[in-house]
Formats: sequence, C-alpha cells, structure tokens
Amino acid sequence: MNIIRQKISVLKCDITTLALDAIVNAANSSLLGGGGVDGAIHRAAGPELLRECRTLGGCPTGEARITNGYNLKARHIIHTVGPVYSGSPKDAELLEACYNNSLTLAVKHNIRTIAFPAVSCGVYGYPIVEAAPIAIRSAKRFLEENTLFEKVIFALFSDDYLDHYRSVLGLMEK
Ligand code: AR6
Repeated sequence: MNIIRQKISVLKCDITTLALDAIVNAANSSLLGGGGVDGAIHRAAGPELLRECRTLGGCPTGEARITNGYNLKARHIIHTVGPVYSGSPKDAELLEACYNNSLTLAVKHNIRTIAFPAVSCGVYGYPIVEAAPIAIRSAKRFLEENTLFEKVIFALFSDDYLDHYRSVLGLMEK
C-alpha cells in the first residue's frame, strides 16, 4: 500500500472548519492563546478552551497537550509548541518532535483522523522548504508503524505552502 497516497492529504483551508477526530494547534509554551492559527482556534472553539488550557500549566517546545474541541467540529485539539526558527540543527529535532509527540498523543486518545497546520512556519519563522519535508516524513513514518490510523491532513493557508507540500509529497511518493 502506498501510505502517502492513501493516508496523507493536503488541503488549502481554515483548519478550524475541519470535522475530524482532532486538529493540531501551533501554540506557544503558555498555551494561553495568541495570534495566527492559535488565535483562530481559540476564537472558533470558544472561551471554555482557554479555561481548560489554564489548567494545563503550559507546554515545553516540541511537546504536545490535548484538550476538548468545544465549539469546533473537531472532537479534540492537540496543542503543540514549535521551535522559533534559529538556523541551528536543534530546530529540526524540535519540529520533528512536535509531529511525533502530537501523533503519539493522538493514538493514546483513540484519534484516527487529524489535521496539522504548518507548525512554526508563521510567526516563528521556520522556512517552509525545510519544514514541509520534516512534517511529511514524520507523518509517513508514524503511519507505517500505526496501521489503524486513518488520515493525516496538512491544512495549509496559502497557495504557496500548498504547492510546496504537494511537490514534497510527489517526490516522496516515488
Ligand atoms: N488554518 C490553517 N492555517 C492557518 C490558520 C488557519 N485558520 N491561521 C494561520 N494559519 P502561526 P507559528 C497558518 O504564526 O509560526 C501564535 O501567536 C499560518 O499562515 O499561526 O507556529 C502562537 O500563540 C502559518 O502558515 O504559528 C505562537 O506564539 C501557520 O498557520 C506563535 O504564533 C503557522 O503560523 C506560533 O507561531
């Protein structure tokens, strides 16, 4: 089976509109909200999300935490904290950890369908050309090891990012 073709998709969309088991938030380590996709998720989920986030005590970079989805169509939100891009090799390790830890947490909660935004590729400055292969490689490896998992969607916000993910997927499918 070609895992990439069957279980990984890319979509240009607002991630808050997706009806899946979980969507992933590109949060900051306070988990108390912010701009970008974090702000959009908090607005769409409603104030109860912030209330639950306050009980979590933050989240270190590279790790992930789970909450309810509240007013979202998604049942859960997995909050992960990407690295602020610095150009050091540590960035890639931390970004990969975001994807791996989010997916591992998902499995623990019986989540089988999930969408990721381009973690760290907005305010945190991670170049999409470096981040997209890390995201896709992590998802592919995870899906190979977790055969009951059904779908990983990359929800991108611009044509540029969508095209970039598509070209990386095309190269990796071969
Ligand atoms: N759906 C999908 N993608 C989106 C959406 C959306 N509704 N809104 C923005 N994006 P960013 P980061 C894209 O900056 O770089 C926050 O303030 C966006 O175009 O949201 O990890 C947090 O609190 C970009 O491609 O996250 C942190 O402080 C991608 O999502 C900090 O920003 C990620 O951009 C995290 O920065």
